[in-house]
Amino acid sequence: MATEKSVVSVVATRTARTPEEDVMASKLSLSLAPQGDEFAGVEKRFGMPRREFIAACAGIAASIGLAGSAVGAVAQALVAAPRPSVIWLHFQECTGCSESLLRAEHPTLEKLILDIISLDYHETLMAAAGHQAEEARKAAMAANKGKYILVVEGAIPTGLNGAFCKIGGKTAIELVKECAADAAAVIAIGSCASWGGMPSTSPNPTGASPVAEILGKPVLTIPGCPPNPYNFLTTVVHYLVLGKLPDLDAKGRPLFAYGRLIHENCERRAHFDAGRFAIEFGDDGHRQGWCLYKLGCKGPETYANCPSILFGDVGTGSWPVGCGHPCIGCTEQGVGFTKPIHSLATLLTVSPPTQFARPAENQGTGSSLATVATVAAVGGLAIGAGSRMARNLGNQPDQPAAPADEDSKR
Ligand code: FSX
Ligand code: SF4
Ligand code: F3S
Repeated sequence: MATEKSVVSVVATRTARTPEEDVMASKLSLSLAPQGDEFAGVEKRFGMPRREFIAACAGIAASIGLAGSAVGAVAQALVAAPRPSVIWLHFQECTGCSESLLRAEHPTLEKLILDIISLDYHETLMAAAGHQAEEARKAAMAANKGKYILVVEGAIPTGLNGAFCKIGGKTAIELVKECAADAAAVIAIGSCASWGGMPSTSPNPTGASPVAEILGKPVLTIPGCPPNPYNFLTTVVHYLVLGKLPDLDAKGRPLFAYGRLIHENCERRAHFDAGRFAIEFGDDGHRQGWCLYKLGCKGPETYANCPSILFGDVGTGSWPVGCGHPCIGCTEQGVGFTKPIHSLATLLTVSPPTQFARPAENQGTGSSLATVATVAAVGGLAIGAGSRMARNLGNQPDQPAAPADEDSKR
């Protein structure tokens, strides 16, 4: 367990600390003063053994770029940091974003998320309805003025002065502006809220628009249809531990999750580099796990960590390409729901990375922790491995990692 001294030294070894991180460092050093067994009760609270809890914290720390010895600070933040109030709005969407958070195959993820935030308003989940729900939203906003996190799921319809979506007598435009006014941070979750997503496809009869456009300022975006819940979890933990949101790319996406092309981490990349492509669904190449580029895979122009952290907690290979379907670019504005699914992708990078497996492999399979860690080490990044470690938390015993002999083939 980290002591006050060790955490201070962790933070001190990082270069170019911002003033906000200075403040957070002092908070962490105080909060980590030994107080007996701080992690007593995590089993009950988070529904996981203490060892798994610490492993999760290690994965999250690596994902957000903290040194390994900051794991104690992450654990402490999860256990003891005040739970930020979250107001969660729904507009034009399918509720898949919420579903992906809550329908994890094992309970760990949803437990972690719901336990480290105070979800004070969420139309799908709250018991209150009608006037009571409106009152709950207003009360939470007043009690946490300037401190709550506003999460917006779904695009905002602007056509007919917003008449396509009204809640409690207010248009989505009015509601999102009202709720954002006193928020500490605004997170657009899912592609609909991030850049319009599915509802904004041509001819966009409702004028579906992204949150940032309505608010007239950039917001943090976690695109994906649905987004990967681990990216939301890691963003919240970053906020809890460092007191600020993570670094973002030009589209408002956290770099820890959207900093690399899918094509750079894909387990089928060796086949791409060797010119081995599936040409039709069900042909020999497709059945052998060859590259899906010629079936329209948009991995070469889509930034996301899907191959590293996978989806749905159902084991190895559980992401679109791993299951045999081309990536449709659901995280990427201008690609997902815009380009035809089976049209050829634009190749943003052409030269192969050096760390890929030899192209003699018969069948592409999901990335193992070992392969992701290798990618991370070669690239100078711990992101993939860290995310993967966090993702692996709470996996059921009947979902073993890829056996060692499988790893050695890669
Ligand atoms: Fe659905 Fe969310 Fe897609 Fe959109 O996810 S999964 S349509 S991104 O807003 O609910
Ligand atoms: Fe993987 Fe798609 Fe790139 Fe092929 S084109 S290597 S399937 S991401
Ligand atoms: Fe979406 Fe492509 Fe990932 S379709 S879930 S960005 S693999």
